[in-house]
Parts: sequence; structure tokens; C-alpha cells
Amino acid sequence: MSIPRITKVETTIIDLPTIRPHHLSMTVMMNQTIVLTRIYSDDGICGFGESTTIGGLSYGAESPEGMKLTIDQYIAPLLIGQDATNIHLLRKVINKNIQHNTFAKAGIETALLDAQGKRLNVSVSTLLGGAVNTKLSVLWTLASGDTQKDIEEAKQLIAENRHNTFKLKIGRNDPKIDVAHVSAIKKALGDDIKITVDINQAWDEYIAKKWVKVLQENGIDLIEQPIVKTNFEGLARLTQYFEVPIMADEACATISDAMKLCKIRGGSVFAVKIMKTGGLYDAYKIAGMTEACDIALYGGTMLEGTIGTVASAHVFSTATNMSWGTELFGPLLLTDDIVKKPLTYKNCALELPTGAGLGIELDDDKIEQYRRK
Ligand code: MUC
Ligand code: MG
Repeated sequence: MSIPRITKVETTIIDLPTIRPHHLSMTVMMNQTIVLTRIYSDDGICGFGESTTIGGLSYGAESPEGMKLTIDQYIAPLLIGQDATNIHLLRKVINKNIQHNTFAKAGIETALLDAQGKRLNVSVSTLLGGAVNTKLSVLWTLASGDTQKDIEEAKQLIAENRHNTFKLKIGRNDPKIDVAHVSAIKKALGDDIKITVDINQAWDEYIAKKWVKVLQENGIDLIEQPIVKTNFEGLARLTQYFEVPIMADEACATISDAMKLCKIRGGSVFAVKIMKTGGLYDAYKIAGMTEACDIALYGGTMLEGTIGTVASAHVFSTATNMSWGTELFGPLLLTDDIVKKPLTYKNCALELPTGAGLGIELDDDKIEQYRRK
């Protein structure tokens, strides 16, 4: 049998509006920009991948326009003519030639895995060894910027049985205002509804110590990245000091970050995202590390569209320590999609598609409609 060779790498920037403004400590999102990568090979197979960040350059070090350029100019030439089936060898070549740029690399790795799954007629989770969970619990982020609107949104989603856990994005305002907002929502939704809080690095360690205490007293279930991502020891101190679990998000980006944080227990939960790790394989490795250290795993999102979300779901489905579930709701935050059949969200969970590769089909008309011209 001849070896399938890569013939073309194509990238497209897609702009999709959000259903409402999404407030984070560093930006307010009105739309989401997806870099779609399609990798073609001479056996007729095409794999899809997505590279997505939040708010241009306000969250991560790569912009959508920069990711496209990195892929077109630097990654694609390394792939053309290469064996499409040896993904580890391709990763090695890419990592040797290109430093950092994990978002761009994540889209490439996803497309290679999607293609290989299609080639072998197995799903991406099967390629990774098999799914332990085919239904992944999914929370929803309340981030309208208005306490009353957030409460109404949550009540509606609880009534629909779409979500029973909510994450609140804070850090834009004075901590006193933010903590009052969180406490009002917790009180309005009751004890059965879990509330997690993401500060996105907005507090210093002293402020965090002061206000996490109040959040803990108000029954908040999980505190995400309260302090700057570089203060690993601070995360370890907060983890040790508080009963409420502290989660590392921005701090826990790559496998070496995860290793350093494991060593000092810089969090009792780690948020893993394929955009931070540079793809599914390193996310899988972090899952192994946390399992070994008895640290819980949380399936994070960079608010990707369906391709990135389903890629993340395939890797998270293989993990055995996902005790905090996932936040893989990205497609639900968007007014439209570029796939033919949207993902199934039911009973507070995302159902893993069963088809070959990622298990999704692209809608070319929608790509044409939302493609940046
Ligand atoms: C983040 O930092 O967790 C994930 C969910 C959400 O609303 O924002 C993202 C980013
Ligand atoms: Mg976060």
C-alpha cells in the first residue's frame, strides 16, 4: 500500500457572532473568530482543524490573523509531501522548527487526527485509545455583565435541563462588586446548582486571599485562576490555604507548566485546553500527569466553535479523572455554525459524535457566508 502524502494545507478565517456580549476580565466578546485548517492528502482524505483564541490578543499570545500566517507561511511547507499517517513524526518536525504557537499547532494536529480517523474509519477518541465517557457534562458561563440578566439566563437553562453548573466571569470590577454579584447569583439559584468563579488573573495574591475567603463563605464551589499566571507558588499557597478548590487555567498551559504545577500542587484542579497544549496529545499527557498526582482534571475551552469543541471532547472522553466536567459550550455561544449537523447537548452533557475522525461534516455554504473577505 502506498503512503498517503499531504498535498495541501488550506486556512480560512471565519467570523461568527455571539448570541450576546460575553464579558471577561480582559475583554468583551461580540463575536468569535475561528481559523479553520483543512489538510488534504493524495488518498482523497481531508482533515479539519480549528485554532481559536479569545478577544484577539487580549487572552493569548496568538491572534487569529497571526495563526493563519504561522500555518500558511511556516507550518504548511513542513507538511507538504510528508506521510500524513505519522502524526508523531509530523509533530516532531513542527516542534523542532516552530517555537510556541500552540494555538496554530492545535489546529494542525486536530486536522491530522481527523484525517487519520477518516482513513482508518475510527473516531479520534478510538485513535487515542478509546472513550471512557461518551457523555461529557458541560457547564455554562454567565457573563452578560448584568446580575439580573445572568440569573434569568441560568433559570431558563436549568428549566430546560441544559445546564446545572454555572461559571461566572469576574475581575473587571472592584472585587467587592464582583463578589456581591456572585453571591447574589448563588443565592438566587440555590444550593443544588454549582457555581464556579473565573477571575482570569485579575487579582493579586493579597486581594485573592481576602476575597476567596468571602467566596468560600458564600458557598462557591470552585475558584479559577484568581492570580497572575506566572505566580505558580501563589497558586500553591492559595490551594493549601483554602478548602474551596483552586483551579489553574492560564498557568497550566503546556506539559512543562503542568509538570511544575504538579510538583508544588499549584491547584487541586487543572483546566486543560488543546489550544494551550498545542493539541490533543499533550492534553492527553497532562491527563496522565494529573492522574498520577491525584489532581482533578477540568475540560477547558478557548470558546472554540464545533471543530475545536469536538476535538477537545474526543481527548477529554479518554480521561479517567474529569471530576469537574467540562465547559465545552463554545458552539452554544454562537448564533450559527459551519457544520452540517450541530453537536448534541442533552441532560447537561455533550454527546460525543460517533463517526470517523472528529465525526462532523462541514457546511460549505456557511463557510462561504462567514468567511472573512
Ligand atoms: C477561560 O479563561 O476559562 C472559558 C469559558 C469562558 O466563558 O471563557 C473561557 C476562558
Ligand atoms: Mg479560565
